Amino acid sequence: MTLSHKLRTFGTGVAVAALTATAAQAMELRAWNIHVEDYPNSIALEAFAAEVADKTGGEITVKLFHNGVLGNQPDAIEQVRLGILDMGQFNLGPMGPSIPETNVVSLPFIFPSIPAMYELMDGDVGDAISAGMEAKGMRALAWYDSGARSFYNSVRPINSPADVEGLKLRVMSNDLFVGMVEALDGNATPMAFGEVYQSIKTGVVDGAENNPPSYHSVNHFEVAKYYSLTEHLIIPECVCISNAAWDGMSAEQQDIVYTAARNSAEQQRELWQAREAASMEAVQAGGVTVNTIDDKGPFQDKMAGVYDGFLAANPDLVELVGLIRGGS
Ligand code: BDP
Repeated sequence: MTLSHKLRTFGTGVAVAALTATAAQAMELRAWNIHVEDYPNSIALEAFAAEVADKTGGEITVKLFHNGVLGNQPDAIEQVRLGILDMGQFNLGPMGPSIPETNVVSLPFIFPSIPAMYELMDGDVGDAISAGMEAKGMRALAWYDSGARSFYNSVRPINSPADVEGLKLRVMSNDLFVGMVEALDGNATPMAFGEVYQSIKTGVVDGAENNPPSYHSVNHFEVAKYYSLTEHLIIPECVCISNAAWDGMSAEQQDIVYTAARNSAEQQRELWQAREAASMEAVQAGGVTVNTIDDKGPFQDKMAGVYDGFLAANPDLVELVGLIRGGS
């Protein structure tokens, strides 16, 4: 009997009770993922799904939708918050507009290094961010690595902030990233990930910014041949679950799902390191000019206004920002 049939037959009260009873026996979690199937995150999610199915004896299964087929990331975040979708493997960047705590990791140059990011996210900082998510309808089970994001474009290599002047650059949907590009005198265009390739190709934008695996996996390197290692953003990602789905599980099931997510994060972080190196090699073999930036100081100096504006607008997050900057 379908749910709508039950609703029609028994009326809402009975139908909800019937649904809960069914859910306790078998629950399918629908999970959003933007990446291609051989991406480190996708492989780790598959391992997560397998472990959950195995350890719950099939009571809980995870149906993964890769390649962003369930829609763009800002929409998917809202759907998980509302419990329309059960899970998502999200970057924290596009979460800022609805979950303010996540914005602290979208501040340019906030983490001094990737190891520092791991340590902080696996500790108090990650807990504080997850608490912020919980208040808005979802929670983070584990944190995935997303490396450092750098600028790429089809016009010129970027060595100093002056090289960004006048470039039209796509950013993820979050005003912080618009402010970041504008602080470098570039023109920022927030846009869905899936539209970036065509937009660079047709000249709607000159370029974008991302980590090497994403620059490579969706072929942006083919249309933007200058990759400049500004490494201005280190934004972790989450394996997130809606409060609705989480609250529908027994404590034992929650434990299994949580542990499987943490295990998948360990795998993801290892796969990530290898993939980053492989992507750097592949894009260079594909004709990309990569340049390193020895002194990032001039870029960091330009971000003072982004920080000032953010801290003034979010006094309750000053402490969390301090925790990251003072950490490690
Ligand atoms: C990738 C993230 C993905 C974002 C994408 C983007 O893993 O979640 O959607 O960047 O730039 O690195 O939109």
